[in-house]
Amino acid sequence: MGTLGLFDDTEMDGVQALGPRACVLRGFARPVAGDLLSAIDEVARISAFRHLVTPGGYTMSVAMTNCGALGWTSDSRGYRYTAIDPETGEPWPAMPDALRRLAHDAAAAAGFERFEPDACLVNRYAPGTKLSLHQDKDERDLDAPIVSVSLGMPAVFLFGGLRRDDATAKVPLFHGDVAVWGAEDRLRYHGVMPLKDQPHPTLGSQRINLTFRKAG
Ligand code: MD3
Ligand code: FE
Repeated sequence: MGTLGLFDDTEMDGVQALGPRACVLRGFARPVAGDLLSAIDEVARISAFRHLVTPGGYTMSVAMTNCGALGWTSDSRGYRYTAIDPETGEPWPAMPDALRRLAHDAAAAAGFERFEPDACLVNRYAPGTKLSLHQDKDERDLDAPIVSVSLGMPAVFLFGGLRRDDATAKVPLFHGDVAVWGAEDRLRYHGVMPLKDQPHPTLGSQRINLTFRKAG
């Protein structure tokens, strides 16, 4: 029996099931990791990484930027998607083809055909950075899956249920791993444990996570 109790989460063929419609594709992004990282550098030259403030007044430990037609942002007034980067006053940088293609292909490999994301949130973690347990529910289209790509230092991902106090499973995510979740798993609570300093050969003491969504 798997860690979530309900189904077999034994790893097979590089695919680890986390739920009925949630899985990790181990190493799926490894062959294109260099292309993804160059593309992210270009995005961050236009819209720099920044630490957003939550509506509750806390500064997030994760540094964020976005690419695509819509970008996720937060301030004292709330969380929302915008077409304009509030820092630059310009549209978010376009989503690079390498990113769009990887997200589409990973979704298809996980059984979600024709995924066309319009938003890519780029999260940057340093040692000690964490992401508290939350649901992704600011998107208009909750029928579309979410695709998440991990690059650089490993992280321990917390994977819960549909209620905040449901038990969580701990899932390690490594450089090149891609997580895909949708349908009945789309609104599961999740988070990231404080990062340990385990420097990555090319990225050093950083973890980059790309989260692709259909937001609009
Ligand atoms: C949920 N970012 O930006 S989601 C976020 O590592 C966010 O930065 C995470 O949560 C990060 O909103 C990556 C990773 C993930 C993986 C598998 C899941 C979330 C999941 C399976 C089911 C539900
Ligand atoms: Fe999330």
